Amino acid sequence: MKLYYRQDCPFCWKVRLFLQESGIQAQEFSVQLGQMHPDVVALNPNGTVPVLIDGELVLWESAVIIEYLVDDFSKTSLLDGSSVTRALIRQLHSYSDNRIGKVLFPFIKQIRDSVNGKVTDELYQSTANNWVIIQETLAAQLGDKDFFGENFSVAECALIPRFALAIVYGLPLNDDFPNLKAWFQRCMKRPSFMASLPEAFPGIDQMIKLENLQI
Ligand SMILES: N[C@@H](CCC(=O)N[C@@H](CS)C(=O)NCC(=O)O)C(=O)O
Repeated sequence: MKLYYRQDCPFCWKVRLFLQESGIQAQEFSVQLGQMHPDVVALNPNGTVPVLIDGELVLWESAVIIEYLVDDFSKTSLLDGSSVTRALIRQLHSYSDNRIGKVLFPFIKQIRDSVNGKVTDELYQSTANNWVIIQETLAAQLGDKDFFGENFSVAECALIPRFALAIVYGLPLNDDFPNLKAWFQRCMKRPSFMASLPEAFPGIDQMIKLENLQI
């Protein structure tokens, strides 16, 4: 299998976490931000990454890629459990890709595109407020469990990149949700976290090291 990806793209990062956690091998081809990679343009009518190639099959939506890998590699345990548990994992996957993505993306993009790495006060305030609401929602769903599913799941693969991006770009985790903080710390300790962590984030000067991820 081959995977076209961009290091800091949360959709790609999700797929790379899934591959790491499932022990599925794929040859990775890195694409840079703003680069219309000719292979990606030729393979994907949307022109986006990730793109997964498995033999003759070309897949270009990250959620579809994940579902394909779950179906095709029965050894993965990342979508295990009852139909209720699996539905809730899928719901969180969608919440992460859509709602959380929509809250964080304008904030990250403004930092990325600005000269001084800053956002307007108005955007900071609205994003920070929504980020707290997101954490409240997730903390309530997590409760006293270690992970959102029966164990580390597709929900974690989707959420970890969003959390890491939020923290790196200046939206820390709120002290009011200790169970969620503990969850993220638990996720960070897994080998898949270091293996998939981008080496750099556009708009942020320093190379991001694990110790920079203060939580
Ligand atoms: N719904 C798509 C979204 C993919 C997406 O938006 N990828 C962005 C990067 S995060 C992209 O490739 N943008 C075009 C570019 O970077 O040139 C998925 O889940 O795969």
